[in-house]
Amino acid sequence: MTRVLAAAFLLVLSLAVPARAHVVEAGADLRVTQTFGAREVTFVIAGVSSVPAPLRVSVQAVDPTSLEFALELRSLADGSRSTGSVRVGQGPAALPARHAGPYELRVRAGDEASTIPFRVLVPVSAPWTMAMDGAFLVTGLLVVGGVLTSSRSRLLVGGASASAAVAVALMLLAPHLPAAQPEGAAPVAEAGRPYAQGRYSTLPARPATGAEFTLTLRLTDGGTGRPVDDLTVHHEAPAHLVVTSEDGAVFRHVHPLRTAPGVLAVRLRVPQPGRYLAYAEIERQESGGQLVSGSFEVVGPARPEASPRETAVPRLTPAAPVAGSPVTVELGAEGRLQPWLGMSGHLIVRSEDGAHLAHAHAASALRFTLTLPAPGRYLAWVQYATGGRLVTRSFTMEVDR
Ligand SMILES: [Cu+2]
Repeated sequence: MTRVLAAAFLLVLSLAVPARAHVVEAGADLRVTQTFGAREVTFVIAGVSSVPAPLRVSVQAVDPTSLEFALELRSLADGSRSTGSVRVGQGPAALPARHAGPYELRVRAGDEASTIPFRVLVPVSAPWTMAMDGAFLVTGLLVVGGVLTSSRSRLLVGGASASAAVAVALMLLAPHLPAAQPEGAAPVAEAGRPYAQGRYSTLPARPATGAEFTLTLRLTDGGTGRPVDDLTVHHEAPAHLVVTSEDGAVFRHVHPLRTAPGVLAVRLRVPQPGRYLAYAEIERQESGGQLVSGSFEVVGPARPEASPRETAVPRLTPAAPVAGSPVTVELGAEGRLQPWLGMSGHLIVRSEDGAHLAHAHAASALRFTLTLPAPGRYLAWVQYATGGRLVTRSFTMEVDR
């Protein structure tokens, strides 16, 4: 009897390990992409499993660059600070984090800086997982004790059976039991927040072709009018900003820096005068995604684009897309795809009049499925990373009614 129990115990133990692995979600890396000096860099803040711990911060880029960043980590709980520096593609900086909870990481290169709010979360076991571990431990001790003493005492066998039953029952119920909130998590608020109201401005007020200017987006809460400072990182950035010239000849997909609460700013340089359309994709905590659009004017003579425009000839299925039904867009990449913003490819589509903007993702090959709302001409850009560079290729699509 004890041998059978011992075998059953080992079998259950072997099953129990993978079943628990997904309970803990804190401890994962946070990846935040930002546009610095017209380059896309991704800060990686490694997850921690306990505190105090060194918080490891590294920075990656698809395009080769040797940007160096000064880092300052500040705890919003007690105001303690630590500093360091990190270079693109090199080993991480280790900044001490004394406890879980809200922090700000300020990253600076030259005269550009961004302050990234985030939380250090530490996994916590739910009480029932401790009960399950305890029951497994008791079963194991009783079984081992029984084997060693060759005892067939009813009490021993009964006790081992009972604790094994509790452990197995908890293990089977595990998917339905609540996971513990990680230490340092934000209190759960009511679901849903008002829309953010966005206002775009440029500095200087009338940017000139070929000259650097700053595009700023100020976000205010549609209810209170206060700055919106609760953006969640989605697709590896708090905000994805698409800027296109009205005719679609100029396209930028950038990740503005948080220069103050509710204020996002990015430096741009465009070759062509005229009206530009801006669309920011954001997500407030406990809310859905939102597109914040606006426009600005650029003056001056047309200049050649710094990086020549690449075009693509995609395969569409159906070949003549229809408004309101899905179309699949496929492209061949010239090399092995590297992940960019967590995906192998991004497709951004704008209606010619600027009224609609769509953003689709490809998980493996460059294959996207999307539905366009109205007939007409659409301007499209595919973005992916390959061979150590970020590629943007454009094409147009006609959508029938
Ligand atoms: Cu983006």
